[in-house]
Amino acid sequence: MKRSIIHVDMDAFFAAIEEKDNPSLKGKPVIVGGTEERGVVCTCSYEARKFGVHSAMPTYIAKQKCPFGIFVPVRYERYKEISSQIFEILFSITDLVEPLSIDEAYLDISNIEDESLMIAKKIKKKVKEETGLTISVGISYNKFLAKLASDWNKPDGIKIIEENEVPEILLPLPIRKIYGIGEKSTKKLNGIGIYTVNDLMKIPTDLFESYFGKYGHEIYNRIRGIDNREVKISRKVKSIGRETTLKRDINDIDKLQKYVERFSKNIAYSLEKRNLAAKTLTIKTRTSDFISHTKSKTMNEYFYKVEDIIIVGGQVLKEIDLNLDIRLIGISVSNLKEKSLEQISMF
Ligand code: TTP
Ligand code: MG
Repeated sequence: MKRSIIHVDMDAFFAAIEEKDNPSLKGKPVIVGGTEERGVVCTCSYEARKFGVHSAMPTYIAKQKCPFGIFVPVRYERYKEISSQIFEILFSITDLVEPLSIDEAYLDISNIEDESLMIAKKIKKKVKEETGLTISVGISYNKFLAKLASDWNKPDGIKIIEENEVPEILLPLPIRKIYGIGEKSTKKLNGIGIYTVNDLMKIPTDLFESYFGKYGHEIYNRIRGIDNREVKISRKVKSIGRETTLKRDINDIDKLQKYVERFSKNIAYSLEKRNLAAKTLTIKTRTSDFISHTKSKTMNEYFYKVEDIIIVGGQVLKEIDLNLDIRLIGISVSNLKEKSLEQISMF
């Protein structure tokens, strides 16, 4: 199955938070980092980047390059606070989130029915609304390309890389842009006349190992747009679920069953990615009077297959009081445990 992966990365993260908390800094060359003589720059605003300032640059050099820069000390606790707010937004989209750093993550949205571009826009909008900050989002069918895409038109970027565009996008790129090719390898390769991905494409497989060591094979694939790394999820979850507010309030059980089916697919996919099985299924509804209700069913056996989730979901749905119209429906599974190899379907 072709995957759909999103990579998100906040823009000038620490500096953007400093501007948010002190609006008089907005649009100015803000440089966050060790302010003492021997300190280094953590990051800086895009305004400061115009002067050649960048992360990891010694502060005294940044002062030379940008004498009117506004140097502010690091407030790590505050950045972590905003970071958790952002991750909460990401986890509200899917539980298949792999955090990479304080401001960066991968999301596997392969099994969400909405169009990936729409999901990306939703993330951007929510982040803006809830934090006032901008995030750049890249979408593609693997991690490498999604990350490349999020960097494509930073700040406040959004970019999708489709499979048929890959050669035209990758071939002209300088090799340093390829994840895994560092400064050292770039220098070495430039020395033998290799500057772009197009130049690198001409090198035979076996030479990649000698240039890049154990990552040789991965880089060989990467420049061809191939990257099979999975989105790694580590957070322990207690339940997995999806919910939606309906476009119009309804009480038609067949229509509601369609939502059960759609969400069951998402849930089965998430369970599979986490190698989990569930024992309990809960349907949450909110009726037109804005009151929330839940109905649960716990089975004797663990279940994880989409057809099983649909069956249990259908059983729970039948028990729901449909006298009032429903405005929101959600399904979740809980009582989770790691799936054993011999696990078989209960049906
Ligand atoms: P980045 O995402 O690399 O940078 P950024 O968010 O500031 O800017 P961009 O728009 O290019 O994404 O890193 C996220 C935060 O991590 C950054 O705001 C500060 C911190 N950081 C350091 O402290 N030291 C470093 O060398 C780097 C690269 C980042
Ligand atoms: Mg960033």
